[in-house]
Amino acid sequence: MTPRSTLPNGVALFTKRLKAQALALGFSKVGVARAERLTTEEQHLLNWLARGYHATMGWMARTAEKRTHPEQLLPGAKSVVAVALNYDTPPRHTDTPGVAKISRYAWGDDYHAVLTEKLTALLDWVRAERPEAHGYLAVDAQPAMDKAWAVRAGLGWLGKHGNVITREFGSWVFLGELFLDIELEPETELVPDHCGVCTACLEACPTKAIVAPYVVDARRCISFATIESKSETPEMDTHGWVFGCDVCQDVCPWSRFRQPTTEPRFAPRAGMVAPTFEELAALTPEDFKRRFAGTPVVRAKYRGLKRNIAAAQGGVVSGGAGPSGPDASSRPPGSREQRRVKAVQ
Ligand code: B12
Ligand code: SF4
Ligand code: SF4
Repeated sequence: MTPRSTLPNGVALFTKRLKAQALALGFSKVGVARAERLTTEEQHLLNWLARGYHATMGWMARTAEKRTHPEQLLPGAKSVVAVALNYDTPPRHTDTPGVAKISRYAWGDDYHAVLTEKLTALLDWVRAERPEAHGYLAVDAQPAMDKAWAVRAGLGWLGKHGNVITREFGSWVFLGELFLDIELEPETELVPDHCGVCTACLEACPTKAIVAPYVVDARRCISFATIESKSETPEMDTHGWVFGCDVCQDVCPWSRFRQPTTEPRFAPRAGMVAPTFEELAALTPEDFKRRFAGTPVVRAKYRGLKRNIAAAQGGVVSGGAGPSGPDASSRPPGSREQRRVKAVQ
């Protein structure tokens, strides 16, 4: 690591101006890390993959090397500008019977678009100031470890529930990065782990998906089952969630520090916070497009959402949450679960 004193003249000032620009663009937090290989994180990632915790997300395994080697994303990468954008809004989830739960991260516009737009504007600013600079943007979908960079750039710490927590906004922040091939001044102070002896998230997770502190087994996670999984039937009882899950974050004591977002595009769209199962079940493919276009919910597709609605309504139980839950084909023909699944195909 280059000590601060050996950084070329003007680097500290430029870093300060760049951070001010990021905040002016609306990011809630910004920090800088040196673009080094993520060695410790790589070991954790490889262990996670070896245990099969990525479920059917084969793309996580295929891109593992890129995720931990910044120079494979941007040749000559020297610095990583990590950003966080608060997405919390005042409504709270309800357990009212007949009401479906959609994760709050999906209530407004798709964050990929919002963060990418802001990061592009930040890169444009950098290029206007330093025309020799090149950049690479990452927001979730690119093969970068968003949480690791956020921690290394001093934005927060990795909570035992597997999300990065900030002191100012709790964990209700989206993360992204701008990789640059120019020198910036990295943070020297990281945020220490403030989880302490707390284990609220591990205890509250309805499917026991947090298999050890900081480690989430996607095969047990409702978020995976309702968003990423392509299986015809949900792998588990999804406890009323039809898209994503917020339980581990809602119970976190650091969520007390949540603040309403200043990003208007994250304001909940109509019918997102507490839709009834009845209205969701009645949606046609056209209704689905109209209602969810531009939100993260489109990732589940019409078919996936219908599958999730049927599961959450009926409380499909696969003999216990977990990787080996049977799918519809292994349930007795004509069983309640199988009939329900057939009904939404
Ligand atoms: C794959 C993925 C998932 C998977 C796996 C979740 C997971 N925790 O990894 C599934 C589909 C389950 C998922 C769900 C969700 N996701 Co997601 N997901 C991702 C993705 C694409 C990759 C994450 C990854 O690399 N996982 C692999 C593991 C190995 O990486 P890791 O957790 O960083 O690994 C660390 C730990 O394992 C830890 N570790 C392991 N052992 C030990 C031991 C000790 C002692 C310690 C200290 C640490 C430690 O060290 C590792 C290195 O840092 C990122 C985007 C991205 N490109 O990074 C978004 C991302 C993590 N997801 C995000 C969100 C919002 C969610 C949900 C909240 C959505 C929802 N409401 O339903 C849930 C939360 C579920 C949860 N409790 O984690 C946000 C999180 C924002 C934040 N504040 O952290 C991200 C960053 C997207 C973004 N750009 O904003 N997600
Ligand atoms: S998102 Fe839900 S299912 Fe996944 S780890 Fe958190 S509480 Fe458990
Ligand atoms: S609930 Fe407790 S253990 Fe879990 S992330 Fe929050 S502070 Fe850490």
